[in-house]
This record gives sequence, structure tokens and C-alpha cells, in this order.
Amino acid sequence: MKDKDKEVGKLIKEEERRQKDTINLIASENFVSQNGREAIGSVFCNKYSEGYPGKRYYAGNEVVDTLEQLTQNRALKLYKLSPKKWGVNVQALSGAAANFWAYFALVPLGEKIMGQELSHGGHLTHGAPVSHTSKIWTWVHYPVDSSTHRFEYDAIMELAKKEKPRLIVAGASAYSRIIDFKKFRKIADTVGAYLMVDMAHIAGLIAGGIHPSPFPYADIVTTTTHKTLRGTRGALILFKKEFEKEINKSVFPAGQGGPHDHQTAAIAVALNEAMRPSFKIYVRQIVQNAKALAGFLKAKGYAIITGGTDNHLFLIDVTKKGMSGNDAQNLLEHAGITVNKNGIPYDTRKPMDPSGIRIGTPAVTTRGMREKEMRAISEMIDDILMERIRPEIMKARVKKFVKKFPTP
Ligand code: DSN
Repeated sequence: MKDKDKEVGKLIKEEERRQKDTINLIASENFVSQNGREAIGSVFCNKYSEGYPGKRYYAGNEVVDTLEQLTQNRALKLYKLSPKKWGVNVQALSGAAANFWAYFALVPLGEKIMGQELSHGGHLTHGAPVSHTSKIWTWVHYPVDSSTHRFEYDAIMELAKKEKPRLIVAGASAYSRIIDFKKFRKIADTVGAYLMVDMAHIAGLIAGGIHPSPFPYADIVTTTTHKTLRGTRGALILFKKEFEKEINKSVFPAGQGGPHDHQTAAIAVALNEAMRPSFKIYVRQIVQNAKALAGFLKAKGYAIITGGTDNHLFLIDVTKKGMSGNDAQNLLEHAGITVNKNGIPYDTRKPMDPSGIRIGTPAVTTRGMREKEMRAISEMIDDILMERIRPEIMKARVKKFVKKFPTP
């Protein structure tokens, strides 16, 4: 290209280098395939297509219509959903937006929604005080148990009976155990609430059959496409057919303008990749790696919340090792390992410097790492946090270690 933007080009190279040379343990990140990246950089980014297939406000959408329908079909096929019973909207720009549009479609303003407490592993859009969601609807939050840090379904049932929410949200950003969607359905049925599952974190695990599916139980399921599902950034709203009209109206024209067709193209690519047999093997390895890494760190005396994991992530209470989550995040970052600080259930510290860090294995598993490498990573984490080996020495060690594991 003659007229290259050198400044941006340099930053892209720098970011590429950073991603290649570091160990990414951020539970919500992954590496997108070259096909996915090509799709999101394609000419679909030039198009306006407000509306839905066959009903657009602009001309020239015959190819976009086919693309959007293909993406919808792939989403339903991936999650084994009959098009007679389920529909999907692929236009929500990301997960937070998807959740807003779903609530707007199903819950009148001011009415009550029940979701997981943010500081116990929920999400901002599940009614956290700093989120607009908390201003638009009334929220009640269910905690995790104070000693096991797992869901206590009987207690959630009691809370639901007392509060009678219109909608219950199940799904988390930092919960390391299997979520029992059947029990959530029973709770929702008991109080006459809709059940919405936000499966963003575990969408890939569900697609690959390693986490139980919410679809037999939920009325509506939202997800991002870029976490364990390994696509580019975007979202899906899957709904029982009876909610089709309300959901689609809520996304467009009520919530958004034109969809990002280049994003839709890349989502279609990711959905197709997730249908391959190799994806099943990939997600199984994510969980095996998370279990292994949690186990190795536990053996070194790290306090793993709930004692382990059933999925792709786990939390560590690093205050037990004499530091805050922020300290741990910074020490690791300076040494080439990327994690995020995270609150732990019943945290007594502030969100900007909480007691924990969150560790996830989707990205390192995409690079081809397995249990043996998890042992090595646990040793590096300990050398950084406890042995306080100098960051530049550790950075070089990390760089050498990741060389054998290419990024897509
Ligand atoms: N920011 C995402 C995460 O890291 O879990 C959730 O939206």
C-alpha cells in the first residue's frame, strides 16, 4: 500500500509484538484466527444496512442479507437450536449492549430484575450501581455462599420468592463453577420470571459441550463472541421465537443504528470454526489447563476461590500472600504475564485495588499450551510474586518460553 499510515502501522506492530511476547491469562481474551481478522477488515465495513434481511432502509444490501442470514443460521446450528423454536439477533454491537436490548425488550422500566452480585462474580450490566442498568430497572442481587463461594440455590430461591423479579439473569464474569441452569429455571418458574442467561464467558465451552447448555431452560441467551468462543468482538441475542418481534425492535430501531456488517462477517467465521471437531478438543483443553494451573498454584500455597475450577477461569485471593490484586497484576505485567485484578466474594478492599486476581486459560490454550506449560507458568508466577526475581529477567524468560507457541 503506497499511502500507509506509518504511525498506526507502528502501533499495530507494537501490539502484535506485545501479544506474541507475553503470556495472556486474561480470562475474557483470546486470539482470533486470520480468517476472522480478514472478515472484520473486509469491504463489509463500507456498508449501511439499517433494518433486517429483506427489510432494509438502504439499497445495495443483497449480499449483506445473505451474510446476516448465514450468520443467524450458523448460530442456531452451533447451539443445536430449531429455527422453529429459536431465533437470533446478530446485530448487538457487544455484550453490554446485548444485555440492555434484552432487558428493554422484556422488562418495563423500573420493574425488578434479579442478577448476580458484581462483587461476587456478576457483570456490570447485571445491575451494578455504576451501570445505567441500575438506574433504569430496580435490581436485587443474589450472592454466593459466604463459606463455599458457590451458588446456594435454595437461598437464591428464597430471595426470588421474597422479591418477585420479572426477570432473572444467570451468568457470570468471574465464577469458576458449573452453573446449574435447570435450578435457575425452577426458581424463575416458581416466581413467574423470565430466565435470561448471559453466557458470554462460557459460550465456547457450551458450544464445545464442556459446560451444560442453558438452551433447554432459558427464554433468552445473550453472549459476546470474543471470549471462549474465539471470534472477533461482537454479540448474539438468542431468543425463544415468541420474543422475536420485541428483541429485534429493541436492537433496531430502538437501540442502535446500522449494524456493523464487517463484525457480522467475522462472527459468521467464528461460528463456523466453533462447529469443527477441533474446537471441541480446544475447549476441553482450556478447562484441563485451568484445572491444572489452579492445582499447581494451590500446591504452592495460593488461595484459590472455591478451591479450584470447572471452567476456563479461577480467582486467587492474593492478600493471603501479602499483596493486593493491584500489586499482583502490576508485578506480573512488568514481568510479561497479563492478568486482571479482580474482587473476590465478600471482598473488604476497593474495586480499584481488590484482594484478588482472575486467571483464565483460553488464550494460552489457543497458542497450543497444555498441562506441562501450566506447570511452567505456575512456577513463573511464583518466581515473580514470591521470589521477586527481577522483572527484566522474568520478561526474558517469558519471551523465550512463548516463542514455541505461535499466535494465529
Ligand atoms: N470485560 C469482560 C470480562 O473481562 O469479563 C466482561 O465484559
